[in-house]
Amino acid sequence: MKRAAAMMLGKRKPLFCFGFLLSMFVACMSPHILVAAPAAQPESGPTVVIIKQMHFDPHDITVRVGGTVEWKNEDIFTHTVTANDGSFDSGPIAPGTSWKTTLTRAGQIAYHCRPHPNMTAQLTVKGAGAEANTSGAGAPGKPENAGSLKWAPPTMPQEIHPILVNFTAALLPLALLSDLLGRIFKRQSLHNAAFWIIVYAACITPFTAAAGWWWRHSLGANLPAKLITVHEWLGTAAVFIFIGLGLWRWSIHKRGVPPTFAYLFCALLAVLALVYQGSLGGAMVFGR
Ligand SMILES: [Cu+2]
Repeated sequence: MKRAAAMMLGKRKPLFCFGFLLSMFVACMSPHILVAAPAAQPESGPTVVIIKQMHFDPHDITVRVGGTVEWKNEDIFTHTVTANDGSFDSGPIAPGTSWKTTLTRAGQIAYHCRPHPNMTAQLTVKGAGAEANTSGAGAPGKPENAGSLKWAPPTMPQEIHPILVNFTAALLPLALLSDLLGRIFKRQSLHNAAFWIIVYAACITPFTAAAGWWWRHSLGANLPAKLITVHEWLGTAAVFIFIGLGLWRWSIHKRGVPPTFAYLFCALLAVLALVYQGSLGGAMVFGR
């Protein structure tokens, strides 16, 4: 192990670091690359926004200063209407109820739903005069991130947790695949790679779970009770399962032998648990 570690750190460090940084970059960028560009804004729009099937409809609205916008929740989930710049926050809007606010400042305000950060939309508040002030007034110094390709470092748990989830979701199946290929092609290098991959997964998962608990405690009150209970405890158990799996894999790696079928079977179970865990998380964020 010592020799192998020294070799990895000595000879292969640059390659490993590069690969790790590259995957980190891709993981950080992916949620932002996936968001669509905003649709063209209408000159004027209705002041009623319907929340249905995890969407704000219409997505973009324009109102005058002093205008009132009402959000009607026609969905089966509780949602919020929360300005990205913090200028308003509805609090939970239960299904079948609505919430309204009067806009007193000109500017462009992007907003989202707190329990479902993928639900984003925006409103443009035009000045009382002919010219509309569409820059700055909404959020001085803060870019309008929702629905744009602009990037800002993640600071909130609902941004950090999904990013970290990507690592575990990629690393754990990859470790299993590398071990399986190692057995098929009888290549020790593939087994070595599998060992390092599962070490990374075991190191990152505690942070993933911590960010999940942070999210749950800061804004998880509206999440479906059944799903979140299973998700949070399965996620916490996953930390110990992956660390245990990592230690098991390490003892195999030390002996320089291919992993046993018992280990591969347990790794497969861990991957299946991860798939189930991901589907629970997805159901809560995107709906069913
Ligand atoms: Cu929502």
